[in-house]
Amino acid sequence: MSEKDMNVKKDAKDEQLDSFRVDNDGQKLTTNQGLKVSEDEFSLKAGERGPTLMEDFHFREKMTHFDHERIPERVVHARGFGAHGYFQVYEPLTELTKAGFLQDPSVKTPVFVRFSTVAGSRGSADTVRDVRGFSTKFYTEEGVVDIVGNNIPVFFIQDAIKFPDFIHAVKPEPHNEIPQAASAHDTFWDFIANNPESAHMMLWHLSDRALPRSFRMMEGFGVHTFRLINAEGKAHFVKFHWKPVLGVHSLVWDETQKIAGKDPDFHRRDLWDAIESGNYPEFEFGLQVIKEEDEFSFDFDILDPTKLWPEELVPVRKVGKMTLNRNTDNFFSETEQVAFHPGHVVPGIDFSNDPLLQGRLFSYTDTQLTRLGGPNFAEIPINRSIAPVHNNQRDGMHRMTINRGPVSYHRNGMAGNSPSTAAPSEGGYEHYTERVDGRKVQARSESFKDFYSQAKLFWNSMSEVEKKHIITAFQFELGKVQRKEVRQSVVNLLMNIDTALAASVAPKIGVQLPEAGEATKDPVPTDSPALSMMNTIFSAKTRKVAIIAGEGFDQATTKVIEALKEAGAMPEVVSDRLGPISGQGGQSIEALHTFLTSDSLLFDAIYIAGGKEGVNLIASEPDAKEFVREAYKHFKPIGAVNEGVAFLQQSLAIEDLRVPGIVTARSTEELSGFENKFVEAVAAHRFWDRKM
Ligand code: HDD
Repeated sequence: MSEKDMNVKKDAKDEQLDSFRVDNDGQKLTTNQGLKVSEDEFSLKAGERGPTLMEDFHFREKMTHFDHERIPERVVHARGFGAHGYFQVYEPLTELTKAGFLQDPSVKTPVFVRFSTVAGSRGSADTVRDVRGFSTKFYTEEGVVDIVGNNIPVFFIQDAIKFPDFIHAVKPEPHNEIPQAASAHDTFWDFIANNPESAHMMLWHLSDRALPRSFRMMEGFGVHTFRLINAEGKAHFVKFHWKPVLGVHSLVWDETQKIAGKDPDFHRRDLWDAIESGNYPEFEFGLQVIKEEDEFSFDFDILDPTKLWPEELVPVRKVGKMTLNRNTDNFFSETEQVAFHPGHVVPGIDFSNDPLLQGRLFSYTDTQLTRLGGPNFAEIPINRSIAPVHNNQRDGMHRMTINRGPVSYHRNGMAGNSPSTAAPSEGGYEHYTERVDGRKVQARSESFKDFYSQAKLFWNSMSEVEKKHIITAFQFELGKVQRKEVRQSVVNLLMNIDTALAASVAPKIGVQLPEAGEATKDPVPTDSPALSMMNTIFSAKTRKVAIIAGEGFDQATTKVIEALKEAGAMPEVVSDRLGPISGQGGQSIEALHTFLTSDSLLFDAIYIAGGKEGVNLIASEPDAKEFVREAYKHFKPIGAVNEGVAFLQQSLAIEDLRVPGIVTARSTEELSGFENKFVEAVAAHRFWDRKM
């Protein structure tokens, strides 16, 4: 826990966790039986050079525990990172739902969030091209509520029965377990080509949304249609959204691949550091609402999880905010053992018949039985409800609760039939009494058979640069597919979305451009500005800026650092050595990185300080020019003043620095207001119109 938080009043979940927290400070080492141990370096042997004795119970206990330290990783979303926080609703949502935690703006509901990738195993890199999981556990006074979503609003398939097939296709191929955490291989693309309902999600997956800059800069989506029910029993269809206060931003493909080597923990480190430094990530909670009577008013089926509800048709109402303000005490106990389930709801929240959601309602509990070793995983501290738990479930592996008394069955006389059921008026959960009529069939609804209109909607909504990135992503991903027939089938599929897209991909991957695609439906509306990341929020807040400075840096730099801090950015000095560096005016700054330990890949922007002596020191560093060149190549904001400008010119081998996103100053006149211009550039994230 950060020191800052020590003073904050604990919420109910934090208090509950207290009874499980253990500090070893100043304690004696013991066995698990509480016996104090006098020797922990040498096992018990028959003579100093003799064999180890079975009798050494401490050795055996320590070793046995170690041998069983690993549990099965999640079959999907194995790599993840979690944090605690709280949620507050902006105003009572009484007209929509009776859920208690959505009524009172003064109530802070504790939450635990876990972000994840899907395909990679637990030790894989953070920055791979993938969908990101965005799971939120609300510890409400009525019980646990989970929104188990992704950073993409739609999914690859429409029916849960295909999930194992899809996951088998995207995971490393089973004969050689290659490639790790990547979709650029034959089985993934073979699946896509043969399951055209994935066309829409495929475009999201190849867009920059799959390369987030930070977990703090991703949207979250509940994906499925859910229902909210108010106290009168009236239902509305809803979709859940999380909107990051810092806007939605991505990395560049080349950068993601290199970061995977330089810092495979890039996203988890970013989240951890942000919380430790008090820059608490914030997400606004949004609802899209459709009246029950309007279920069939759209040209897509609102139960189809491959469809989004265009925000221009159904606006997102922001109804609350989540703040993540506390890192975990222990990764395994909390982030690894947390168990989410889209079926964890409270009165006022209910499901729809989305066939993907319906299947998920089975899968999540089932998976925990193997992963967490039995049916008592709800008793693990991170999973415990803060609402009291009383029922007749008993026994099983790792039971913690000590139920008292002889009665463990419902409808009993001996205990006055307690625990007793609660009527809806007492908070008992009542399923929505939707009328359902139909034949038992195994079929896809006719209304789910439009696979392409929203793929077109997404494509049409992209800016030129976003389209360019998608095209390059196809060229890369399909370029890695060895079977030509698979590459050809995917291009055939692209023809059903956009001819120009298919035409930009086909020649680069050695396949034919078909003469025509199938006749497919066009979207209404034709585009949705909300889908483009160009229309997001831009801010310099929490942006990491590398201050490249050497001993004897100039006075202007101090002002730049102050202005960056003022704007909420995070300047960090990179130099030829670690430790304090003095400037011309006697000011001192601490170098946290060298060119050996760091890289411009790990920063949002760079700034090159002036001062002749310092610049000479930097220039003599073998990796300094590459540091600058990579920042340029990745479209990052670059600032330079005084002698730093010449170093920038040398590094980039360009004389004329009138380039988008490069801010320089050499004269007193240019220096006035420089820092504001640079801060503005940092807020702009990237300069896509920079020519390479
Ligand atoms: Fe899933 C984990 C999100 C479809 C079965 N899923 C998992 C996690 C997220 C999602 C975020 C990680 C939870 C965590 O952090 O612990 N899954 C989704 C979304 C889906 C989706 C947004 C489609 C809209 N999932 C889906 C289907 C099935 C599953 C159709 C099976 C029928 N998902 C699982 C699972 C996992 C899981 C096997 C693995 C670990 C776990 O549940 O606890 O049960």
